[in-house]
Amino acid sequence: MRRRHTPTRLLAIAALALPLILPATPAPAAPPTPARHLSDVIPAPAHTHPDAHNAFRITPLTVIRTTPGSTAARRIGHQLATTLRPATGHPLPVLPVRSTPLPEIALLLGGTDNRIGQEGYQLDVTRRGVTIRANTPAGLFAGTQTLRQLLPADIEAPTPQRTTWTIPGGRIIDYPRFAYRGAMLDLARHFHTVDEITAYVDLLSQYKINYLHLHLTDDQGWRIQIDSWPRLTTVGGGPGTGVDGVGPGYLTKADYQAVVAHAAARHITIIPEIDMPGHTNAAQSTYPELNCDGVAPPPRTDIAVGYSSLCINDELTYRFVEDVIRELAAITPGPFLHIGGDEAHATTDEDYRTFMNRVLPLVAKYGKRASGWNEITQADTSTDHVAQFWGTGTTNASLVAATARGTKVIMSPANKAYLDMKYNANTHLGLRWAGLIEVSDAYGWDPATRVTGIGEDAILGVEAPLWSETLRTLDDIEYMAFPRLPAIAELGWSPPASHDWESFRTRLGEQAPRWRLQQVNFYPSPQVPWL
Ligand code: TNX
Repeated sequence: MRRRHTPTRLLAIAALALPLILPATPAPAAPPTPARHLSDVIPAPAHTHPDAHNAFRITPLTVIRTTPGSTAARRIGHQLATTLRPATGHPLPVLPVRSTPLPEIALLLGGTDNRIGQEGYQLDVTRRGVTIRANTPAGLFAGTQTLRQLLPADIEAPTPQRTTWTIPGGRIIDYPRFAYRGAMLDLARHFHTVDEITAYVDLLSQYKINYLHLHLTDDQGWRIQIDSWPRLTTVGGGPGTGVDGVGPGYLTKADYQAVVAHAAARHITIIPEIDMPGHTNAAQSTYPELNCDGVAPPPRTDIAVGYSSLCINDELTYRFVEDVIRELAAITPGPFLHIGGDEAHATTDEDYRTFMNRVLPLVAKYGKRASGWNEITQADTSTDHVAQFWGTGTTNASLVAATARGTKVIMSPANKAYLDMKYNANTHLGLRWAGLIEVSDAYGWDPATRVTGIGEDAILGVEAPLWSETLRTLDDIEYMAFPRLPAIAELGWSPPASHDWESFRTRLGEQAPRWRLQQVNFYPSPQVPWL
């Protein structure tokens, strides 16, 4: 279960639990939990074959069985047990052997339907048990997230509930539409702690998001320890940094590695971003030598963009950039390193190309594949990069030309996928430069038809960025991400044929009791029939 049980919340939980502890007190009638159906899941599964006569009930005797000899499967078994024990109150032992005739939830690697690929799974529910099969641990983990949503919402409660733990019968064959299903969090404008980032990771993993992109540096702050340039964090991420000077802090390398490990255990890969050659004022105000005139500009705590640029024709710039890329690549097990490249309005076009043509190969030199905002396609002549589309329009000639050379695209159209845009004119958080984005807007587009000339084959996936100019706390992050993040997650995972607003808003409404129990501060959009 997650964090943040404040004293008042603990009191409330204790009060709820009291009737269970004191049987003399008449228990309030539990609200009926609606019967679940195999397809009542976000993101919508690719194929469901319900079998109403074959529901499975988790009981005190149920065991979790995992593939013998697989530590990855055993780990997922323990994660599932940890999720299911508090509310069920059942022991749910995790065993590597079949203990017939006990009812079981089996998590098995191999032996699957051939459609499910690297991240999919097959989930079978019969009266005798649940079996999840997958080719990889990532697929098994995805299957357990589906299983979690197939249980009544009370499964998220921190203490035993009086619910019958029934899982609807039938078969699910499920696999993702896109290999990349991402979220982004901006740590530069306001820093977010390890606890806040990992809490967000826990939420993302429930919706089959598999990448978290961390925007680690910007004009207002530098948030990752770099040993060869130590003042980047102590000064560039120190007291007084962040928007309005109230977002200080940084990740030590150990912090960053803890985030990487926490995410990896939930099958999420971290992508670090160092934004350059613009969005660099935090570094340049810390180290005067990173400026062409050798004079450090003052720190900035406003939200203007497009005024900073590294010094393109100074060799020291490339020593700095290489140091940063080398140190960051060394602590990043994932394949990608994001080099930003957006809004470099203070860099000439020629300088921008010069810079990117030197820096893109540096990323490869340290074993990583470069990704960047779509502007990098103005410089990029290689084929192995990933460009992240963040425009609000439906055309982009340089992006289309890059895909013809083999560049892959991540879709983050700002007027659809930006979680920092306000929902409506009254939303107390967020910005509105790309428009107001209600839940139906976030859900109502197709990644493969958004930009003319960029079809399914050119697209690696989708990402929902969350910029932090106006966001300080985890509550703020949650309010902007929920419920739009699940909308983007569904666009990334579910087959286009399943796309249906009425179905989605109904399934979204069913998430509310779960979010309340998980203490997720979501926006109760009037477009959704919340339970
Ligand atoms: C544009 S999107 C930016 C960010 C801002 C964001 C706010 C992009 C690549 N650059 O610097 O934080 O808008 O919505």
